[in-house]
Amino acid sequence: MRVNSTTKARTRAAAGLTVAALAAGATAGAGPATAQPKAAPAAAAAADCSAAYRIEQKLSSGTTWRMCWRYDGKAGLVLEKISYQPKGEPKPIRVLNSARLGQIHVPYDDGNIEYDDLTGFDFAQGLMNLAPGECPGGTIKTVKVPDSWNEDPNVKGLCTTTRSRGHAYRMQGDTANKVFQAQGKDLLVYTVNQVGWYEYMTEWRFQDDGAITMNVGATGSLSWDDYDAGDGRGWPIGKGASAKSTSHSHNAFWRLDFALDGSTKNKVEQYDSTVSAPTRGQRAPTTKTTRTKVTRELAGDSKNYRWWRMVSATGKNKDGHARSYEIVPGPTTKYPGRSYTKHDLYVTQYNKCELFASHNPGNCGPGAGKSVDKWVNGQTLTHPVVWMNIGFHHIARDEDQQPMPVHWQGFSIAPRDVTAMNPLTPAELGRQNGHWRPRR
Ligand SMILES: [Cu+2]
Repeated sequence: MRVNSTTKARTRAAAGLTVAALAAGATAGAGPATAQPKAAPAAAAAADCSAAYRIEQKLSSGTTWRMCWRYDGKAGLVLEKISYQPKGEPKPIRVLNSARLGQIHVPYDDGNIEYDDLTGFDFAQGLMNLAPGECPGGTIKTVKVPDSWNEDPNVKGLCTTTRSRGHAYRMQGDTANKVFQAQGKDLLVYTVNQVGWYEYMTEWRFQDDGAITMNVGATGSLSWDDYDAGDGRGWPIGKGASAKSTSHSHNAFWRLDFALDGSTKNKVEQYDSTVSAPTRGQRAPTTKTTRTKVTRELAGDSKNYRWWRMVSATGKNKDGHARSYEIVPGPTTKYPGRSYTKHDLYVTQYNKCELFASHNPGNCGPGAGKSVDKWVNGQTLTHPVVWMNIGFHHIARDEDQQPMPVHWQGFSIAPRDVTAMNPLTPAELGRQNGHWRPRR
């Protein structure tokens, strides 16, 4: 990526309204003034937020997602009070208190520069107006950017829409010629934020089966003034070998504050499995899975057969099993260059001051440190906060111009025992729970 004149202007304009800063703001998202979201006290009765800041979507398969949104001056889009209500559940099941990005860290391979996009390079100021066509079938909400450099702080920048994701399930029934199948539906919530030459899509996908997938997509342009790569740390993308784009990493962090069943006292568990070759008398290899309760702050690493889950302190499904959400990491290239990027997952005890995985602006007390790795210091977890680090090493290719195709990186959380059966189970199959028998 990067330093285009806009970004340079922004970095110089720390105190605000210089001419350069106004120009930067103008490129970052000037647009027609439209209905500004107003607090709607009349409609707010018993709701978690006023109507303008509420997202509620009942998908055609019967699942309803509810949440509130707000826009933070550094983190950008923040989703709060997220709940999931599949058909057959009498009330919404709270999943998260808060879900947001925690940083996008972009170090260049030649060691000349690294960026902390959220805290240092005006990610949130760069909210872009969306064209109607880029929120197909959905609604574009107007976002008021805090401390905006624009004359008009309102940006038509938040899309909420639905999308099909293909088969949710398929099963050949035990009656002749009966096929049970359903097409999955998702609620999508996203913004586009420009930082330098790049545009980042921040996408949240809420599936009708209870899974949530969060992704950052990098698009826009490669940074035209990073085409030096004289030291062999780039890839030629113009004719011959003259124009080499410097390779770099995008290390994205998410911060998830869980509140399963409305309680933040969630328990963290880590699972590992060991596979052993067959011993005498065994026909095949065996696999043994063990659970480790994570009771203190954790700097965790993904590993073959390893996974984590957040377990509800209070809620059980109709089978009497504790509700939980499993963390499902996406593909990642872990960047070992900084202390805060050395691990895939951090779990910290909640602290309202700890908001960004690196370059945290708040002063969280003497010796507290500015990055998530420093906050892992042995505290007992009574209110765990999950930080996920997903990295991508970007070695540019000819196809990255122009515009650069969106490159996605992210991960999911998936329900584990939140409902007693598949939340999309058709009524006819509702009896097939546990060790059921076919009817004769
Ligand atoms: Cu890149």
